[in-house]
Amino acid sequence: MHTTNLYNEKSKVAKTTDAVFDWDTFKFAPIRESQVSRAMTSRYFKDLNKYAESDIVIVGAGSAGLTCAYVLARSRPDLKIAIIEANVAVGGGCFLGGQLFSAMVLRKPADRFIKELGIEFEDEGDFIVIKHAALFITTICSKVLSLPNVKLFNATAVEDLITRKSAAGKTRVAGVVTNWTLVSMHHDDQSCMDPNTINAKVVISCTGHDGPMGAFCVKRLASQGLLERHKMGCLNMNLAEDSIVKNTREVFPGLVCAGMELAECDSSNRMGPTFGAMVQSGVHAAEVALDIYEERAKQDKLEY
Ligand code: 48N
Repeated sequence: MHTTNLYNEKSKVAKTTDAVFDWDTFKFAPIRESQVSRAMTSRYFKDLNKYAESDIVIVGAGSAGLTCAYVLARSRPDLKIAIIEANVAVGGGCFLGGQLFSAMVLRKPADRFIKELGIEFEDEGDFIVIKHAALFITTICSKVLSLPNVKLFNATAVEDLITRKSAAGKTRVAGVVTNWTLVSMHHDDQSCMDPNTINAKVVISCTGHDGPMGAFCVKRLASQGLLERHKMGCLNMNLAEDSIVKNTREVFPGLVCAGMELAECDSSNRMGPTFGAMVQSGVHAAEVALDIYEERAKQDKLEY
């Protein structure tokens, strides 16, 4: 006799969850492998199709990129926002505090954003401490992913930029070129595998300063002689954080830069294991993107 999954009243965890069953009679509903494959692939390719034309692309799902996505997507639910993250996991340098230590320090007034996210922290006067950096990044990531106008393409790298030239000969960033990250990292040792593309009116680059692809968009434009690149300065917390937040801007027509990638553009100091500037730079980048959006969207129509 096939019993439905009987709830196990006698379970010691029964009070904390409904998911306790009589394990002797426990049984999942039936499935065919192709159903799983179709459930995943149909949705993924529907998303690829929908976001092939995005309004805004955010490169990098670290603390700056996810903060920017959260503020932007909630400010403009009418805009389609694609986040491209090279790693399988989001978070960048923010799954830990510094040097494998878990706690995450943010200097005030970044505590206001943390309160907005409803994350508990210890107040140390001029700064706050979240008990684990992963608590911040997973909280903001879950909020971002629950928004209807955002799609995260992780394990996917931006390996080039789409550009347009105006009638006056001015170059503008108009989207990104993507590939599976593993492919992007092996172009040198396997025959070419062509990329995919995403058109966008504005690209916000938050690719950090570290890792195999850090500061990607700044480096790519610099390699074309379109942007001057300066190396990140030495560590000075007090100078670094204000500079990153205040100088978050459109560094090149169509490209806004936020977080530590900016240090690779302006040679501002690094701040080490304190993350207030990443959060505030992400907020500032959302503002900058909305300030330029209409203008870039108009150009996008003209320079098809
Ligand atoms: O965390 P990061 O590296 O970058 P930010 O700017 O969000 O935060 C920086 C912060 O973690 C620090 O570096 C702290 C404050 N330390 C400072 C210091 O002085 O040492 O996140 C960038 C994300 C990562 O997840 C990368 O995987 C991703 O961007 N990424 C890319 N994703 C797609 N395509 C690419 N080309 C690419 N490059 C990097």
